[in-house]
Amino acid sequence: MTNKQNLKSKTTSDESSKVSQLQQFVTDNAEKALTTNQGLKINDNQNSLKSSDRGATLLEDFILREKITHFDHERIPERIVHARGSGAHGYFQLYESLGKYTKAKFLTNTNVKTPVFVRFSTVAGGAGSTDLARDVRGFAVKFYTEEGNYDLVGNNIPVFFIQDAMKFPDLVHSVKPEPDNAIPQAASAHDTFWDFISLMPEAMHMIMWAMSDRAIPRSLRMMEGFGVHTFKFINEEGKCHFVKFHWKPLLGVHAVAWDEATIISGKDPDFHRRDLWDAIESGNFPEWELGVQIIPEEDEFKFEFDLLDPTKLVPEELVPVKIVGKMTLNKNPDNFFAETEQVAFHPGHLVPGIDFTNDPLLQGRLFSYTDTQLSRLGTPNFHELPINRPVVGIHNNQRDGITRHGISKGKVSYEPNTLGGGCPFQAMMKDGGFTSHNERVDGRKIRNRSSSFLDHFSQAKLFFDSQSKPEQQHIIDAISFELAKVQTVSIRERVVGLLTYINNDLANKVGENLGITPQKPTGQLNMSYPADANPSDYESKIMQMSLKKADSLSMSKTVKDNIKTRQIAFIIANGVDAKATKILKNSLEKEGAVVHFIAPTLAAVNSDDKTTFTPNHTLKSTSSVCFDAVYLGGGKDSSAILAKCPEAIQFINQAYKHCKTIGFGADTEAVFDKTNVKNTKDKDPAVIIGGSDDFVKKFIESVANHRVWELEDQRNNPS
Ligand code: HDE
Repeated sequence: MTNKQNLKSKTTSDESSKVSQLQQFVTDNAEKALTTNQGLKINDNQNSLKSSDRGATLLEDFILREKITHFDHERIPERIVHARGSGAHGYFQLYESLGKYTKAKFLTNTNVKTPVFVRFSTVAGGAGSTDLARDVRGFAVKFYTEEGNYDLVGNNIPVFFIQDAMKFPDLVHSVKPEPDNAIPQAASAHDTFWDFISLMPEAMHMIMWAMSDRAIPRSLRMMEGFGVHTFKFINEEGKCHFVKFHWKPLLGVHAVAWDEATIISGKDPDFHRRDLWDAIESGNFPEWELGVQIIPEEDEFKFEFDLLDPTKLVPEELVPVKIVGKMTLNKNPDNFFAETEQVAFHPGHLVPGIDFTNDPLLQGRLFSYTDTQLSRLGTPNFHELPINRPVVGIHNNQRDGITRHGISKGKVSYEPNTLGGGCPFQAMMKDGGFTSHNERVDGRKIRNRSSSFLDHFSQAKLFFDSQSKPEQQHIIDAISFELAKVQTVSIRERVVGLLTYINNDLANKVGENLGITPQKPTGQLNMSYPADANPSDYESKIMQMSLKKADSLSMSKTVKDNIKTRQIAFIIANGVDAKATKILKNSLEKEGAVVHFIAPTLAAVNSDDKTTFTPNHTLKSTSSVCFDAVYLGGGKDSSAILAKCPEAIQFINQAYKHCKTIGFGADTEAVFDKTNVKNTKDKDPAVIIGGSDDFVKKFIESVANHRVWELEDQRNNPS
């Protein structure tokens, strides 16, 4: 077989191929004796070799030394950013061909299921930090396509803090724990971060997103994903279109409350990781639709902002998102380290039909990712790790290096050659070879920022103005919280001053919380710009902005038509009304929700008709923050027991504070009267009292709405 044929026969589009390829590396220990790494059977794994019964351990004990040496080197450097992550396997399938815009095969062939591996992450914290930090989430997808690996290494926020790669180390240093005392972990609420931000007004758009509820997602399965930069699609004719990538979760975009996030961080720091794992294990496969915004090359300059500026998004109201396919995550990794930790993403892993733009942030990333793998994975051969291998073969003349796995046959490791029959040969374009977009480039070398990037506030304003009232309040609360943690008064003042460019109400309310009268900053705001850039330029840009509001930016408009995978807490005790409990449980499960029984102890609960329920948790071992809604089982006897449990009252009060749906079974007054719910029950559609015919229907509809954020004030400050 010639090499050319060989290449073709290895090309596979079968979704299971990556998973089956990985299976070749899985160690199956069933019915196997313990061995050393050399395959020698070990007959005592309990004791080291000693000179006598109570004697010193012998250096000769090669079995002990092998085991300890390997253990000593079990850790690798964690990622500089995005250290904390969770991954899953799945596949992507296209709904319709994008052949008009791109020649990428996985975007043109609707019959193909392309295997993917996705890693979600927080950015600032270390690998062992809490999932619920206020932070941007990484959303990195590796497509194992038939033309090689394509990585879409995005975030759950569509813009970035900075415009130029030169500032990335500064940004990251500022948000990481402060270098003298290594405090705080996984938090932006400290002086160095806000010091940097107060001097980088280009960050203000992303700050609005990071201070919004997008930064405390309910679940990794309920986040949007964005490619952030503008990329290029190139079709067979070489024609270019600009493209922005979007992932839209089928479950909608939902968040938790900030107070709730801080409690979850203590109760279950693995909340997101566990949620993703459990959903996949139980067959509730997370799904996202892929969307693209496509802009013809000739429209590059039609916008009020620069498409190359990563602090800007293209509002969906200006260029609609075209939904083109769906990604399904259907398999958890077999081994966290081998897969989730060792996966190596890179925005420079491209396939023909997709190309970069000159976005100066993206251009810097193209250097960083391979470089970081060299120190993290320790070898230029990281592509040989099972999780990183393309499903098509690798054929080149690269050789050797630390931990080389491939055994390259023959004498030839150069090209051109005759001794190897000219192989591996250069692919022709028609064979799927990569060719860069034939972009015209001429100009002078320059170390400067384009004046087209000089607009830091108009989209920050668009974002804030497009939020619902509760969402705006959450942003005000978040910035007030973060700045109250900042010790240096002048930093707080500078940030509040910048907020005046975005929205006066925002600036005044944050100012009020901090005891600061907002003052517009004077003079030059951004070190990165030439000295003649002055604040009035910002204002004129805001004035020119034609779009004043964009619904697509608000989470309040998200999907609210289902309760799939919602976690519902049923609080029960002996004597609980069995019939009502079963009816609600069955109805919720039919709609895809997950019911958990929570009781004072783990002993089986005897109901009023003598059937028993087995508790999943005790009131002391879990907390309302781990659930989406609460149902208090009906019945006088059960209520009498629960009314004496402070944890039951606390459970309901906390769910109430966090704007969740709360259902009360019939005859639960003994508990109800002790909770804060009694203050507002008549004015609160998410408090549902049992006994009525439409109880189940109302409960389900209310859970689907996720939260009654609009009642937060009323629930927390009853008049
Ligand atoms: Fe990254 N980024 N980044 N980044 N990034 C890394 O690569 C970097 C940026 C993103 O789950 C690192 O393998 C630079 C934007 C994700 O493994 C590192 C710049 C976006 C992940 C790196 C950026 C991202 C990373 C650390 C500015 C959204 C996690 C470990 C020029 C579009 C991928 C690694 C995973 C990881 C560098 C900016 C997303 C150090 C220099 C913008 C999702 O190479």
